[in-house]
Amino acid sequence: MFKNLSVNRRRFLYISLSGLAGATAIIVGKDKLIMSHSQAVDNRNRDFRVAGLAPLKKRAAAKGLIYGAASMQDFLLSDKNLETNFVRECGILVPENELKWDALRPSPDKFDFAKSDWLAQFAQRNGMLFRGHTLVWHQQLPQWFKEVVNPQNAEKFLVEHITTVTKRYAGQIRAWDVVNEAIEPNDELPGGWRRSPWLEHLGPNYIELAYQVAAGVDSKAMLVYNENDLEYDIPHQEAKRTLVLKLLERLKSKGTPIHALGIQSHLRGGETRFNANKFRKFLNDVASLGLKILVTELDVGDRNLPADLARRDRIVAACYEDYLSTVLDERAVIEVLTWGLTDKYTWYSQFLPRSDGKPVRPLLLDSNLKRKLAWNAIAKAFDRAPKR
Ligand code: 9MR
Repeated sequence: MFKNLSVNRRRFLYISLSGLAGATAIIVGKDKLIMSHSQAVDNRNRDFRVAGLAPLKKRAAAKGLIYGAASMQDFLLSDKNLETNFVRECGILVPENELKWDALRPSPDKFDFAKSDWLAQFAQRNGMLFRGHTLVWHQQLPQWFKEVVNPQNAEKFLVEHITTVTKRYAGQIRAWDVVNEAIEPNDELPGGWRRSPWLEHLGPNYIELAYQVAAGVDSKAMLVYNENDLEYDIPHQEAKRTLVLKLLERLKSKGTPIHALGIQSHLRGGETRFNANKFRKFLNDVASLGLKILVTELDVGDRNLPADLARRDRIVAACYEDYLSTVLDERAVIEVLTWGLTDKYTWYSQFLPRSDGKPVRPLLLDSNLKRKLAWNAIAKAFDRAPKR
């Protein structure tokens, strides 16, 4: 994302102070600070104009792509403006939290589908596809899980949960994130597995089991392995890409019913360590296994960007366009989902707020549901994408 950097970098000593949580880098001249890194990636002359006003789902469809977003039920239920924009822009809906264990499982022997059913019907009523997130994850497990689930009964719980939930939505779900975030090199376990209750109770075979059970119930749904922190050219993410590729190879060689990799794509505005060639190679390696690729949770964190709205929005938009234009070169990429649609409702407000207390702006519509430059950036990337 240094593509449009206008400064002559050889004249400067570039000091990266960036940590894993986001880039805070500075460029210094001989003896004084010249500009912050985010200023350097900011290009006032970049052209984000697009032809016409057609919504994203139409632009995506013109290229054989599907575009959609995540939302919580509460928001769609209470905010007419969100509903209108969601229906206009999105070809697919993914419940942000309503299909997770803590939402569906009030007690060990009960399922509560009230909210997820509402969302499934909302999608159907509005001619949208519906996506499932997620059947097996180490987070958002119910309170009772820890006390009740143990090595003796974990398989029964896993199989029963996947069977019941996939049965309920069979025929309505386009794709399931069957397993989410199973790899974490920082956990330093052999094989790169993430420490999770599932791993602890069942060993790494829980992954294969989950896909077998889901496929046995819903043979039509696309079964996805969904993972975070795969995008940047930093050692941790490089290690993760290698481990994910190994996992996918292993699953495919065993004949496991897995059909796609979901790359979450929670990007960091101003982060420069994106290596388009390396990332293209990774996408190509995944595609060579006969798998499709989905961008499942795209958004651009702005916590380290300047407060100025115009500049902040420009950097965020540049980040969307640069990333998507690389990713969409790969024809195995068939869907793009953003993790929300509007800055009014985003997990960043709670999980990664700005230190200056200003509202975050990681998405494509502003908090009044007006299109931002990020919307243009995505539209442009779709318009330029090769046809599938
Ligand atoms: O956006 C979700 C937020 O509302 C939840 O509180 C949070 C709980 O961990 O999960 C968020 O969604 C996550 C998704 O399920 C998996 N990938 C990372 C997402 C952002 O944290």
